[in-house]
Amino acid sequence: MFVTRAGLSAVLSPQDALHPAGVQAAHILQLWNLTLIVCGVVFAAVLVAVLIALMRRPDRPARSTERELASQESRAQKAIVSAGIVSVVLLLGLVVADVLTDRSLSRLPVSDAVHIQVTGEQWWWRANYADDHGQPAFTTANELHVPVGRPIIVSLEAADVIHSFWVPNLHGKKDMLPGLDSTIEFRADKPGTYRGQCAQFCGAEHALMAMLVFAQTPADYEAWASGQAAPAAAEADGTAVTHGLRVFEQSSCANCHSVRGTSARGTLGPDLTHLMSRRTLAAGALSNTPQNLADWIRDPEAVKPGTTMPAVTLTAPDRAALLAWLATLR
Ligand code: HEC
Ligand SMILES: [Cu+2]
Repeated sequence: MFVTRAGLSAVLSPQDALHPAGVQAAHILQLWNLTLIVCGVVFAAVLVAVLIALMRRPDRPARSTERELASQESRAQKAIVSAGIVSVVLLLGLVVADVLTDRSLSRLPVSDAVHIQVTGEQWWWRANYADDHGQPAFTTANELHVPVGRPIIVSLEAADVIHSFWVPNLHGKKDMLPGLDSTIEFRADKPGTYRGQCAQFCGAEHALMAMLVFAQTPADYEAWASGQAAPAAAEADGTAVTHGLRVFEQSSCANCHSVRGTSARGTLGPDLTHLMSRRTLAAGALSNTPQNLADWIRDPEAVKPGTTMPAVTLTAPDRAALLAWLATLR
């Protein structure tokens, strides 16, 4: 559960670093487990030492002989020195484990990788997929599909402020810095839907900047990708639908949104060519239902205060036609 504002429906998918679905996350989990065990044991040992010190009865006769005092002191010294040595050894061990983890994270084989360019925007994710020859194939938003077993190279960019790409079931965090392009590589090994979240405070709606990663069998992924690469389904039969397309192209929607196969070429907002293939709206803030879509378009500010998408004034018939046409964008 991550949404508490009234009227918003949560998108429930695992977002869980303790259940890795890929090699990278598995390496990170191993390091976490090791650190937890070492630190847990040290913590328990320190508590036991404190407890022993507290329970020692302070009833030693004040007049211990000099010899007794000297032997007590040398025992204490030995204990302190050996505890110090053990601490240094354990810390060095953790450093080595850390470096080894870092190495295995960067050693993911990346031949035959799927290339996706993800741009963090206030407050959604733009995703540009490349085809197998590295040429731009299609653009989508907020929901990534990836084939299981193939490495994914995600180029990260930030359009406005710092964001951070984080899908805990697959990998650790990677910051997206304006003006500094970086990449994150991961591989999903288990099919499933994994939730991601922007992990760097990026403004008012930072908490509503989620994404979903669908890890699919290669065949399902290919089917999805070729569907996305196709232009919008031209269903010009129903008059309401045709009218809806005209409303979209002639209102301000088209200044901000693209729908391939129409004259709408705006790039300020998400590409809507296959809007209906998405499970969520507005970066995971709403599940993609007809009612939520209508509510979002009527008053985006009510869902995401501060969003750059304005409420566009439309007549009731225009609005209904627009919604009917949007529903065809499969
Ligand atoms: C000034 C630019 C602008 C205008 C005009 C605009 N939008 Fe948007 N729209 C956006 C932005 C930016 C977002 C992303 C908001 C977010 O998720 O935080 C968005 C999100 C959406 C989404 C959700 C997409 C998704 O995959 O989550 C839909 C649907 C949408 N707009 C439809 C419309 C329609 C229909 C109109 C015209 C009535 C319209 N928009 C007008 C900028 C605009
Ligand atoms: Cu962000």
